[in-house]
Amino acid sequence: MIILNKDFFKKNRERLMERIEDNSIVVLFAGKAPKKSADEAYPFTPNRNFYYLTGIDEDKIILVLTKISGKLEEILFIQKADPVMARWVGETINDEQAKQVSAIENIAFLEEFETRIHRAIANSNIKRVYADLERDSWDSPQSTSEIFVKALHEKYPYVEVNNVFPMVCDLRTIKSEEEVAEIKEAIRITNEGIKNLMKNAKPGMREYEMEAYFDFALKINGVKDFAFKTIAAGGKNATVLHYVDNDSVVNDGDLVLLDLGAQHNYYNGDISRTFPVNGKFTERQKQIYNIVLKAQLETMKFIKAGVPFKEVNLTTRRVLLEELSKIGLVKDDRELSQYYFHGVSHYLGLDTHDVGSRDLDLKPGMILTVEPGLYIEEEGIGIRIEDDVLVTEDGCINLSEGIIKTVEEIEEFLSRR
Ligand SMILES: [Mn+2]
Repeated sequence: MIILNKDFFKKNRERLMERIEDNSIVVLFAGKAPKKSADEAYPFTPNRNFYYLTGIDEDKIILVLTKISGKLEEILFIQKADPVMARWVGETINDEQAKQVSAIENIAFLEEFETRIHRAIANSNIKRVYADLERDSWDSPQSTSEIFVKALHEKYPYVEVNNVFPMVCDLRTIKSEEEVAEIKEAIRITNEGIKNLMKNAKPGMREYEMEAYFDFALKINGVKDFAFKTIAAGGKNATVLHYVDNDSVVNDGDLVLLDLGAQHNYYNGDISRTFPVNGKFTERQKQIYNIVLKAQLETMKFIKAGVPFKEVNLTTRRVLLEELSKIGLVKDDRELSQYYFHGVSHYLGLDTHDVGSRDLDLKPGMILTVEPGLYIEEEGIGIRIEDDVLVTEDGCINLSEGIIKTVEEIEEFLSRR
């Protein structure tokens, strides 16, 4: 199913170029797959900002956008066809295909990239170059973009370098209709995977066996990649936030916490569900589960345009504290942190933990996760419930509404196994 089309990518470039100062070049790299071992590489995944502006998911390709005296130009640099490599790893994208996907008319070969950059700088009034200079930490390796701007600065020290990363991130924070549809499709397939997993889960199984039922459902639904490494955690393992070993036996009486997602055209679903492997919640499990669920529903009610992002989690904490005080598990907010120690929301999009500032007020078109949890290690109970919501003017729409969630729905589903 194809939802995104070339007009979407074209529109994204236009919106970016409105914000770019005159007499500038923007250069974005698709990236390369890192080496795994010997001649094997990790699977390639495109730089998400590059993808957002082109729709192309092939390595090494370069996008150049120029704005000179108000005049816009777009060039895409692709690989020359190589008949020998084509027989080993398949054909690379040709200029017709590149045009069709991206709506960029001007296609050139990678060999010409440096000469064309030189000509643009030497012959026109280029004052600055924008590149994606995202950096995770001081010691993370240099990206292709960083190597490029370093060389550029040596050769043309009078050209100013700007970081385009926050500008593209800003655009990506507000989702278009097509993007919402992509995420809904990723969620729909994620649901297929959850149902297949829950249907086949049995006490005595290992977590990775359950995971395999999710993986299978995704593959037969055409999904190439996951939104992230699946968490399938039984009993006490579920109290470790990002547990991904998935190799323990799940015992009768345990809850299983799932946090997983399919990816569709690089857009992600991110869902958590928790269920009793034997089909029936214990009274205590039900009590804690319903507190997490109440916190989630109250948090969703709070979400609407104009609310500061940072206040969303305060609502979650307030409900959890109220409810846990009632059952005598905690007395104050500080004690709550022992059982709830993460935020309730992150942006969701082309990245699972999507880009965008969390200092903003919510705006219509943002997509957030809502994922409260409680992790009571001493009781072997870890529960998280996560849905993905679209912020609207006066509330939010739960995009994962169709995935079973209440104690009754889950027990009813499991009773039909
Ligand atoms: Mn999440």
